[in-house]
Amino acid sequence: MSNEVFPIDLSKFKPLSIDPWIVKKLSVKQKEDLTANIKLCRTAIAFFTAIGKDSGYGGHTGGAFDTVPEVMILDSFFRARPDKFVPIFFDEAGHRVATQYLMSVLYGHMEPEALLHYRVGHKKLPGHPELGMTPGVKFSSGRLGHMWPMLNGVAMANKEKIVCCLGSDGSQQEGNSAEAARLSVAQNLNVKMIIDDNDVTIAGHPSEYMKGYSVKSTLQGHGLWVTEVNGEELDDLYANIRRGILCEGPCAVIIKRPMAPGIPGIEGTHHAHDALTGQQAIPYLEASNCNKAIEYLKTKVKKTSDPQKDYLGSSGKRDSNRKAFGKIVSNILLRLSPEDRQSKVMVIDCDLEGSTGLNTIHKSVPDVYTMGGIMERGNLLTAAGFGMQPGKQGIYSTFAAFLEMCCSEITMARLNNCNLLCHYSHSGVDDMADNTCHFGLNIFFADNGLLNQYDTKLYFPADLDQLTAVTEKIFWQPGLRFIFTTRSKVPAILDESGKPFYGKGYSFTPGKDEIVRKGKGYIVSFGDALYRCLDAVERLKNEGHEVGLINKPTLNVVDEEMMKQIGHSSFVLVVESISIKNGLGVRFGSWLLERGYCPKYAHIGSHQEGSGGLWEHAYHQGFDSTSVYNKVKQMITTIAKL
Ligand SMILES: Cc1ncc(C[n+]2csc(CCOP(=O)(O)OP(=O)(O)O)c2C)c(N)n1
Repeated sequence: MSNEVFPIDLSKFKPLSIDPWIVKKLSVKQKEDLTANIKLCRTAIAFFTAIGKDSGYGGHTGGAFDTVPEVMILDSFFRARPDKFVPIFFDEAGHRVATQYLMSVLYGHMEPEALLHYRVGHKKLPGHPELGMTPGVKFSSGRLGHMWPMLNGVAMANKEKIVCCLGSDGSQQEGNSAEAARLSVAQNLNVKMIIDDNDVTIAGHPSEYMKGYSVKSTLQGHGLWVTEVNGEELDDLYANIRRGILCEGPCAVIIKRPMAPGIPGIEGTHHAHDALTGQQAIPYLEASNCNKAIEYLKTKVKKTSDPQKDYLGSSGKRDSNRKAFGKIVSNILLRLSPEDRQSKVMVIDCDLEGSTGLNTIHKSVPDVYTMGGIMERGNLLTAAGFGMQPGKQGIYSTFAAFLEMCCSEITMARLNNCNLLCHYSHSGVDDMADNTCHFGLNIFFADNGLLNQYDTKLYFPADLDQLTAVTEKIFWQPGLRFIFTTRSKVPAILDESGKPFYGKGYSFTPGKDEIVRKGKGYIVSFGDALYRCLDAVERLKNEGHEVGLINKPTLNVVDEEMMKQIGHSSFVLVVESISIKNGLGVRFGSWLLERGYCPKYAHIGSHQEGSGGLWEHAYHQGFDSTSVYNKVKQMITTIAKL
């Protein structure tokens, strides 16, 4: 039994029932109770999301903190009139999951102490709501723009009820949201969007980077009934949400407020989108007299890290390839004159510039940079269109998870012979506390053309030196080029003498596989799986097993020479951090067989839904170095018995 205690007393929460069909205006008592509940919930969210930040698991405070007043009002409606509502706090911005976890506790599905483990691996509180994972969570969300269309269907399936959705000015930028708005109006669906229009997304303020964008006029343009209100004025907020609920058909209640209202030093800034640090949360907790919570943040929170500290065959120092991508591209662009650069290159971001490294390009060559907002599909085609003429390059970046949204756009870019360089960071699963909806599993979807079509290449470099060599080499090449990096930092791969394998003297050749270690049987790997495999190979070598390792930085091209070399070896094991259903492993075996080779063959990779956390994922999916070591031992033993 754990003796943990959640240091904020959530038993002070008063469940309220307010019937919007009866209560036109909050009574003094109702307002007092709602205000106390809002304060309590905001304090709890600031506290436990800050634990996430300080423990290294990260998270999101501001959005969840913001929406507490409307959640409390909706909660009182759901309790008063269960006959009238689908009683789920649907949220199109799933990163605000702290709300879901808190409500789950307040409804008695979990103990308050569970909240102390926000985003920790195997604790069932992942970075986005996942149906079936967390007690009390009733839907999955996390990819912006994916909820409203689904709720149109929920409304069609529940014609007698009202469906409410917490919305956001970020999610409303997605094209899907516009489609959903039109349908909900055309079909007069009972979907009520309660939208936190805080003028903050990850990369900044939409009013600055997306001139002309207005949630209100956009939705009015689709024919929606819209009302706008200051979210920190409780009486007005109540009156406007009530009007929205009572009106027939769809509506949007647009709630204006600064991000993280009332948090000193943070209010109104886009830094509050992410989780607050303990230090940032403490002044707010002090003002609420939460001394035990402050004490907890100061004394109990420990940084998490991979339990395996050393990996044989690679450097101790780790680099962030996703961030380095921006520096490498900046260096290439700074070598051009401004005129040349402006005529040849356009770089577009999807509100993730700090995460995908594009912020460096933004700072160093703003003349070719566009903040594209949260519009992955359109932005990809914009970059492609820029690169439609020979000699021009469109550069685009977002997370690998959202590559799945753009298969059709990639096809059209290919059919138009576009020169497009896409950087997809957060590929695979490593360090992905955001969990399953953010896994970059299906990166082979980018290679969705035919054999005689415009060139498409997928590159997944293993370390910083290789990323530099790859980017420099392919930057000006024609065709569709995809560079994948991980969220996690990766160490440098070393040769047998302990020198950087991809250091001085290395030159990258697209389509060429590389022998990192020679052996009698081979592991084929790439990206962050490579250094784990190298550790396994070195451990096996120390036990007298000659196991080779191939790095395959160009994922989708068969290297015929390498096939000959490894085709006659005793076994081939493909190890990858991407999907076992759609990755390299499902192809490599056929490539061998088609060429008449039949070594013993197996592949391991991501095969199950995430269980949260950071370093925990590689172990959970079974491509950590010990799992690779065990798999090779098992294959060697089987071969020995033949
Ligand atoms: C389809 C998709 N694209 C990008 C992201 C990454 N992302 C997560 S939150 C966010 C910004 C969201 O802004 P908003 O919804 O307004 O939330 P707030 O900053 O107010 O919390 C982005 C770009 C995502 N989750 N889904």
